Amino acid sequence: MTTAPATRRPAQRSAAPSDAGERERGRSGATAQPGRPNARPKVALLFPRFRYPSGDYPLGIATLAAYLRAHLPVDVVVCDTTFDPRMERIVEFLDREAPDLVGIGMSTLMLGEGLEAARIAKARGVRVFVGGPHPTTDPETLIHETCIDACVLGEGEETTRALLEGWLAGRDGPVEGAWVKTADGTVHPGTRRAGIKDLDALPAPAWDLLDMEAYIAAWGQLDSHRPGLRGVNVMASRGCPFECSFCQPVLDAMFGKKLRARSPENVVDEIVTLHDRYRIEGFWFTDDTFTTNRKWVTRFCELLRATGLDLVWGCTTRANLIAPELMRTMADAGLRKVGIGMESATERIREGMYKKGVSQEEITHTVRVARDHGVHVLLFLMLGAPGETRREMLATIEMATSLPASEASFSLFVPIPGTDLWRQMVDEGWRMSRDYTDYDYYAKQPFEGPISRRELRMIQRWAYLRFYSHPARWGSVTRAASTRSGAKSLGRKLLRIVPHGLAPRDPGMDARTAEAARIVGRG
Ligand code: B12
Ligand code: SF4
Repeated sequence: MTTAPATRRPAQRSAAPSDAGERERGRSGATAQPGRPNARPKVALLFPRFRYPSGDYPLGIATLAAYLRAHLPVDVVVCDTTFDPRMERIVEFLDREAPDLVGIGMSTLMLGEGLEAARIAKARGVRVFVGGPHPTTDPETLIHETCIDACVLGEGEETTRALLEGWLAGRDGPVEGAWVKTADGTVHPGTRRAGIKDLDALPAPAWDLLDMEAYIAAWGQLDSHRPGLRGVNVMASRGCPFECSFCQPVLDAMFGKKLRARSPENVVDEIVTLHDRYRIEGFWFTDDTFTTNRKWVTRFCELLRATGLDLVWGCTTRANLIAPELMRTMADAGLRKVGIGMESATERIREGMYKKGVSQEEITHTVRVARDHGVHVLLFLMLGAPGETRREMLATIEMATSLPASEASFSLFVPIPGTDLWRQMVDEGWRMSRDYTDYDYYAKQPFEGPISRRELRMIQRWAYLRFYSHPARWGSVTRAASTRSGAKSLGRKLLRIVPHGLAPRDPGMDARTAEAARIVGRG
């Protein structure tokens, strides 16, 4: 029986098993047998992503899976619907694996599918626990669903371990960090557990339980540098000290305000492992603000260069957290793209409403500095804040187009439940949709203002057209479209903005959507 690598510490990195047979079977090799007389308890984790497949693998589920199998006497299996978004897949998986406990990860956008998966699992008589951003922000509602026995708040590892340890030992009661419903229907509200102090002590994500080759093939984070590059996502820190009103305090509830980072050694070790195991040529940090701690970044760059692997990489950060010298250090260590939240070109929206805390001058300056160091810039922008005028949106589009950035992501502003801006809108009396598939940055807003949804969508398409048809982008667009994988990745991104009727439809989606609206909309 193989066990998970105990920690991410360099000395304890274990040899890679072959992914092929291991995936969806767990590493113990235990197979489902009728009754499974001598088998260890089996925990199934589901990642019900039915929309917007991407090369970004579910890092949360993968880390949780690795942690649970390292700390509990259980086998862990994972069902990820990213590349096969059929509810039947979950049914087949549960039939085949017959798990004893089922955990489901849910963002707000995945809620409908997550709840349906929970019902399917519950019908098999197993205990069901949920976690991720949505259960963290709305456990009060979800815990009253008959198909859910516990909602894990925020960082999942330690709380889930405590929850399952109790359940496996036959205990049924409150657990720190979770809302729990006991067998007699009593609900025990949870309070947040303190964050894990030493993130290096976490095991490496359970890549073997996911189809990493599919993720690598779909990965497009560095397409503007070189399409088709083999890459994966990495996360070096948790928590964000900033106060953007469209994001906080949700992120605080997830991981806290204090930035907790893994050591640079530990992160570089993971990257080397990924290189040895998956032949990666690049990676992307999904950290919210990668450059918050300058000393950390400098040390990381030194260590990365010392590997001699010549990997290219990217990260997201705030425009005021990346001084020219740091940009140089990072570029010398292989930085080829940086994602920067510009959000809006107008002060009234960016500062007055979003509380971003970054000036347009800082954004413009940083984009130019990046360009001068050969680093592509991806700008994150939002359109359609409550009360935002057409003129303000057009100013954002024009400003973004005028900057020497290679990519732009024009999201629709979505008030994420639990955030300051969402609360403000509720207090101001905005009518908010109870259909959670409307909380979709790519395509839909859950409210309608003076500018109709249809018109807003037209403005969003105009933004993309305007930005990408500008000669400054011709080079990166041609490069991205010049290879099969680059064209595929471009196609996936385009699908997010094409008119609804042209996108492939999932006939089951409407039913799942209606169900999520029914359940969650009661509140
Ligand atoms: C990278 C990222 C993405 C990537 C990849 C997502 C992925 N494959 O996991 C992409 C670009 C695809 C993405 C898309 C979206 N994202 Co996003 N994303 C992030 C980001 C920056 C990091 C996620 C991450 O990897 N975290 C690290 C891991 C370790 O944490 P984690 O996944 O949360 O998992 C931990 C816990 O949540 C918990 N947990 C997770 N799953 C489970 C399951 C169980 C059973 C249990 C018990 C616990 C548990 O334990 C884990 C370990 O501690 C977060 C912000 C953040 N800092 O977390 C936003 C964030 C998660 N995204 C967000 C949003 C809104 C979206 C979109 C809906 C945007 C949109 N299009 O409208 C889409 C959703 C797409 C979809 N189909 O679901 C919100 C979620 C808010 C919400 N209430 O749902 C966040 C919090 C950002 C924000 N503040 O607005 N995202
Ligand atoms: S948007 Fe980014 S910088 Fe702002 S609070 Fe959220 S994670 Fe932090």
